[in-house]
Amino acid sequence: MRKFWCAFFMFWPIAAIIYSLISPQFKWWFPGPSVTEIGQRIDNLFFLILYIVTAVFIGTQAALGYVLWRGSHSKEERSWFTHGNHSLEVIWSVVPSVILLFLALYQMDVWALFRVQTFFPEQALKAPIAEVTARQFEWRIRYPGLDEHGKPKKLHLKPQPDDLYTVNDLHVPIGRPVMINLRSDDVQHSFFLPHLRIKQDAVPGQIIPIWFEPTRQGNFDLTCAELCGWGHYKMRAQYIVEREVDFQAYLQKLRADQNYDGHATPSAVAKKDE
Ligand SMILES: [Cu+2]
Repeated sequence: MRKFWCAFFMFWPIAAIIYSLISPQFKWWFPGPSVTEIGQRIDNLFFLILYIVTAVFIGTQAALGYVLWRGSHSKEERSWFTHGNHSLEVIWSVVPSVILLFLALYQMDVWALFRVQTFFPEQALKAPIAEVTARQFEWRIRYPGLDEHGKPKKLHLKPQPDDLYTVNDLHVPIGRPVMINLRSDDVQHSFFLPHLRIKQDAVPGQIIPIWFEPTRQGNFDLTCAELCGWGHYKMRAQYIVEREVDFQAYLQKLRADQNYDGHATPSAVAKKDE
């Protein structure tokens, strides 16, 4: 029976390691490489921590396995305790502290670039492209109105009469850093862009800026990563990275649709506006 328990407790860590090793092949891992440069740096930090944790995991499980294996072979040998062993206690206090301190200092520049507004690219900080408001159970997106050349105006904190609205469909241009203002209408949600490695809580009463500079065009997931109520699963939206001209064309179409009075065709309304 002792041998059974020894094998039982060793099976699970070995299974966990095998599972982790085969996960990338079966796509149970990240949804592809990050679409932003800062996302790649976050991945590097993740892997650094993963390697440290894996080394500690293998070390502690091997020690556990050794103790179990020895105990399963001899009934005479008594257990031994290390309680009060100062050298051991100093080692397992100091080593994790040094590792944590190293990680805290090592990741500071990525954290600052990602979260601290004074480190945001000025171009993004100056002109937020949209306000994203999480609510049960959708993402409401407000773009600023367009000027006479069809270009977006400045986004105001308070809604303006010519603002453009859409739901669950966030478009951003490629080739420059852009910023959005994140809000919540009701409870706490979490704005999650897995392909960009961005996850930020939307907190009621707060306006939280987030910036990104996607390097690849495409259609990516935007989901809620905070259990926010019965319809949490419905908060799945799309995040579209497109060329600047396509982005502006999208806003112009949004304006035409919004101005459509239900009778004339949208193009006729656009003509009448001119
Ligand atoms: Cu939510």
